[in-house]
Amino acid sequence: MPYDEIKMAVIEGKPRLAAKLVQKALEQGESASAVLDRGLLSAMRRMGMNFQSDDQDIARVLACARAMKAGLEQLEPFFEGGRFGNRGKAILGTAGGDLHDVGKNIVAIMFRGCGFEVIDLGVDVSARQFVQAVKAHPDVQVVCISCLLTTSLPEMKHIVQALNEMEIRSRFHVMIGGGPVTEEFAGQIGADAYTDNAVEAAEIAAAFAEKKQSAS
Ligand code: B12
Repeated sequence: MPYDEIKMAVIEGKPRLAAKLVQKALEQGESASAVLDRGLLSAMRRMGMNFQSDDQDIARVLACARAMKAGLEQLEPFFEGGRFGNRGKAILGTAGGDLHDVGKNIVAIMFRGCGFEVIDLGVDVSARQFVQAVKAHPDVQVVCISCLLTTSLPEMKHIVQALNEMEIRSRFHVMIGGGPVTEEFAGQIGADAYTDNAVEAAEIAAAFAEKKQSAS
């Protein structure tokens, strides 16, 4: 099965092989979303189950994340929209103190696929950097914050608070996500939405953008 081969290439941390196998699967007519879910994401789920967070494991998981990234790059053109037109801008970043970016990168791909122009601030992004990015792009539709570490949840709260204090806050939506984030937490800190997957995140953002467009 092409999915099993892709999964193994990612688990073994082989970026070139992962990219080649993803390309081959697409050429053979496999769908991009099946390759993402049954190949790449399935490998990350397996890695997550076995992660012990010792030094050896970190090196292994890092190699796996690189292979995942190489595979994702092959998939990106297949999720690119065009068919949805321009839905405006989305600002995206991982909360301060947190260096995890695999989930964030998938969110970016899905948003682009839904017609958003994505301004990706990267990882370890502070409240100040998010606020500055919104000031630089006052026409932004959605601000997305990703967080995988419980220790960075206070930073996520701080970012949302800083965004909520902005004068133009009513003009954009704030969405949060990542492993330790819950719907309840989103409500508590004043974010507008939470989901546990990138596809649904892009759908919710698209609905926000459409609602805003029909109101104006
Ligand atoms: C890969 C990985 C790493 C890699 C990261 C590489 C990279 N470039 O990202 C490396 C090896 C560097 C790493 C380091 C560490 N890690 Co780590 N890591 C993982 C691992 C195995 C997988 C994470 C991942 O990529 N998942 C796959 C993606 C696709 O899933 P996702 O991010 O959740 O994203 C999906 C959704 O959540 C959602 N989503 C994500 N973001 C957003 C945003 C919005 C707005 C929305 C709506 C949705 C959304 O959409 C995505 C796709 O559907 C997890 C285990 C796990 N079960 O998650 C541990 C894990 C997250 N790491 C952990 C830890 C402890 C660490 C370290 C502290 C280890 C150490 N001792 O140094 C360091 C921290 C470094 C730092 N400062 O950030 C813990 C966190 C525990 C906690 N609750 O805080 C975990 C849970 C492992 C564990 N069980 O202990 N890690």
